[in-house]
Amino acid sequence: GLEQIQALNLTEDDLPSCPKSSPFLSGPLKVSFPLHLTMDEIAQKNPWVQMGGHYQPPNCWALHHTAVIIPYRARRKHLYQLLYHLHPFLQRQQIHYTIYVVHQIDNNTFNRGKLLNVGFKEAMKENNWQCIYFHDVDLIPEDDRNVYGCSVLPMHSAVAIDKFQYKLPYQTYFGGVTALRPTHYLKINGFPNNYWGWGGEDDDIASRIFLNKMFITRPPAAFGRYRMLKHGHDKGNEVNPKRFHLLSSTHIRWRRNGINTLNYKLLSKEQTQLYTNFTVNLGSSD
Ligand code: UDH
Ligand code: NGS
Repeated sequence: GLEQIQALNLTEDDLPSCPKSSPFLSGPLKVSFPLHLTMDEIAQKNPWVQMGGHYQPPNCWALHHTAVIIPYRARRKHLYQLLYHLHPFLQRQQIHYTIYVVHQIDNNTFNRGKLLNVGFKEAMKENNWQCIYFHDVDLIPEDDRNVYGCSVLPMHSAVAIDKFQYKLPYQTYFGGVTALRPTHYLKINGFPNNYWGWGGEDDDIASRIFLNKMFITRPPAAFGRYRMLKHGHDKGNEVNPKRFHLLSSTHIRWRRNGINTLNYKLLSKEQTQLYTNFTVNLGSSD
């Protein structure tokens, strides 16, 4: 069984490479949202996922080694829906992955950019990931040909979201679900730490990419489709009135505001059946 295979600690030399295109893909998916999901139920449906939300294909060496990082606070129902859909989706893609949830536990204003920086830093301590997915908790992919691996360019995956009538809201939009290789991420000095509240941090990340003479790539719109879970305005994530001012100086700030100036308190790290959880206190300002 799986336990025995894992106990053998197989490496790249012991297994054939997985095929370029997984035979398990089904293409367009019927996404529905079952009520009253529990962790146990989701875990039962995903017996091959290991503690900490870890998976690798048992019979072939994966072409992609991907950490999925979810910025999180007080969205339990969304998290369950995402885990319920994402685990089978990723396994069908035959990739090697772990799902990490970065939980902002303090009562300060929400800070998505900083949480993603923490996720990167902590995930890279766990494994030599070659691809990092930054994934909002409320976006459910609708086509498994949207393979969660990295290309030579930073990737914006959430191309077609139902709430935007399945169209890009604007050309440089880089929100929702994105992916970078660690080398790309380090080149742009990670993400800004100083966007507290809603809006703009994704545009800042896009600017960092352009300022470093890289471009964004996207999957075909037929693949990069997502349903967004509905929710009201989050407490503690008010629209940030400073976002336009901050964005106007990204080109000056990016070198000294990012992964190289990140500070936070990691309060705990726990492995649950379906994800690795980092609980963090971000502090209140930089
Ligand atoms: N998030 C949380 N908890 C929060 C806030 C945000 O987990 O309290 C995470 C979650 O992963 C979410 C992501 O951060 O998907 C982005 O949150 P967001 O509120 O910035 O973006 P979203 O697109 O909502 O989910 C937009 C609705 C509010 C628009 C108001 C401004 N016009
Ligand atoms: C832009 C925001 C982005 C945001 C996008 C979509 O205006 O952060 O709208 O927002 N940029 C600024 O505010 C500078 S959404 O419709 O999902 O709420 O991601």
